Amino acid sequence: MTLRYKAAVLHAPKSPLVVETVEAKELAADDVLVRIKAVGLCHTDLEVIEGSLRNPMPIVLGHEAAGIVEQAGPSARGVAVGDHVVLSWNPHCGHCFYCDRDLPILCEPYLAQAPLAVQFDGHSRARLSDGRDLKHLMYLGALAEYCIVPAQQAIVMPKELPFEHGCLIGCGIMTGVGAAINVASIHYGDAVMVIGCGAVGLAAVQGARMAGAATIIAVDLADAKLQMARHLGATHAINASREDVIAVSKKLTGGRGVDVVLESAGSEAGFRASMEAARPGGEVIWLGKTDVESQVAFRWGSLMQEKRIRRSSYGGARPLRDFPMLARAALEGTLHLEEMITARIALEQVNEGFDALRRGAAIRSVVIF
Ligand code: CXF
Ligand code: ZN
Repeated sequence: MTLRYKAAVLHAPKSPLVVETVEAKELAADDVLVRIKAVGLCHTDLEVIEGSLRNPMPIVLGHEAAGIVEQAGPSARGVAVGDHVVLSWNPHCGHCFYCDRDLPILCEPYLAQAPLAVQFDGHSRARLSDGRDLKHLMYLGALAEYCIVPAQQAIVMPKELPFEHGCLIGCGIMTGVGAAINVASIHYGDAVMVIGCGAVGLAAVQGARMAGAATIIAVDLADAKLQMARHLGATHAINASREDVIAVSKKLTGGRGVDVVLESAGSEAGFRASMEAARPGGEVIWLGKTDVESQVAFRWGSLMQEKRIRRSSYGGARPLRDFPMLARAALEGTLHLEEMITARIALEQVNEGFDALRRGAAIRSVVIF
């Protein structure tokens, strides 16, 4: 019998999402059918709506999700019916050039197929009621009551963790905390600056705290976000619209600059400040992103003095290793997830949710099913 379910479908860029009934296709042998319980609205979804991140349409957005496994194909490994799972958006083949070098985020089939918005085997798993194929954003398309994914993308989470907290682990939390604990080398007692205090930046603040940073300087243009950053572990907060970020950070570090900068604003000013704020020999991790065609300018001198620059898209994620670790940190009270949620909304309110993200009025709106 065909499974019909509600999904938020984008038919064209710059148009509202349409919540409509769609149809599931057959599961492949290693697929699982996940009943989605919570999904966070992320800036990457918004980029597709705005048209700056081009994807084929019609497409189901949503890539930060948690739910319950309702069906498992005969060769789905590591996950069983009834398991609570957090979804990963980085399936990988495990045996290409980059997988062999421990860089699943650069997995060759993963990167090659991502722009096609299909599932990892190259096929769609859903269709519109008129029979047309649906595309899936980031190998998920989880803004829907159901989502079919290969088992490798469904990571079992403890049942005590609420779904609305678990879903955040799948993108923003993994990216920000992972940048601090997997990608950067933060030493106990270090000074860390986090530029941009949206979901990823607030996660990076928490990651810096978890890594043992003694000084955590949060930078943003909005006082409310800075206040939240302090609550989550920042020792200092700088409103860049009123204060000189570089002068303040030098003053706090004996004139040297910070050991590590985690940039998550994705603005030219943010990228530039990140380079200026790092001490000689310090490390700069760029998490934020801007339009791929845009030019970003720096003062050449800010790149000198043995600084190390890295780009990270998913916090060095190894979901099987990291999602349970993040879930445990949340259950122990080390990682604060409730604070990241600005609003809980119904699927029918998804367009209002994206409006709030666009206005900078929400850290995370979470759609609850
Ligand atoms: C993004 C990071 C850049 C590549 C696409 C996904 N992260 C999550 O939303
Ligand atoms: Zn995301």
